[in-house]
Amino acid sequence: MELFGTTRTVVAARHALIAEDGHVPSIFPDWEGATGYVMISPAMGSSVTQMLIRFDQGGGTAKFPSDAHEHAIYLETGSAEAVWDGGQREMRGGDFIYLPPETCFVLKGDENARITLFRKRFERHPGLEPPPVIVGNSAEISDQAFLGNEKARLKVLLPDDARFDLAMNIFTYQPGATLPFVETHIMEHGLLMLSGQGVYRLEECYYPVRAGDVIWMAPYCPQWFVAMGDYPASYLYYKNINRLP
Ligand code: UGY
Ligand code: MN
Repeated sequence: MELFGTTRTVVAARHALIAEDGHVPSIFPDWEGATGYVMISPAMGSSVTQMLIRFDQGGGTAKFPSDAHEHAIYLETGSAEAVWDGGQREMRGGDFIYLPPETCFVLKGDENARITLFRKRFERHPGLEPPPVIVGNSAEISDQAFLGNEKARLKVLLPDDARFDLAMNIFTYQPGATLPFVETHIMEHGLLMLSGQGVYRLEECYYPVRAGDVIWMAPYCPQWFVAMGDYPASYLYYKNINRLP
């Protein structure tokens, strides 16, 4: 049992670890039977918002308005439905959808559905149109050894296409596998631990992490991970790509 008045959650200037014990729902107009937990947002200094959405049976969000924000969503468990301008998808675990800017959409789900949503302002690049809607399932995406390490494998969910200004990837590590070096880069990350456990280095701090934890890494936050325990560890993460600074 955890001691009262304690939490693993840490919110620092350039990184954050959000543990499940501290989750507080937000209330949004006209959401019925759907609850949003805003884990990462511009209010903490990030450019991306990362939200967990849970549902009562049959509940749903209001319409996300058609504006300059793009969205990438991932369904961990349960079933859900996404309906957008011109399309619809009955979602099962592992499904992901990219929704470009100026796209109105609604999400519905059952009580086991856990949707992670990344939301940010789309960055236009001269001469490039915004990308189209993309739907898929992570089980259908092949993985690749990361920098030659067979025990640290990466799935890149969205197409390799310069029209996208973001990536949504899944990294899976066998116990003992690590990120090969301490990364320091201009790209920002929003991250959800999907399974397993390990230790995440964020700047000068080393945090034990497990499934359900959310991490924000600001641009240039030095970062490293080692998977530990009896099972593989995997995480879903966002990064901004394909645009000149
Ligand atoms: O894509 C990445 O930057 C990735 N290797 N970072 C991370 O897993 N923290
Ligand atoms: Mn990185």
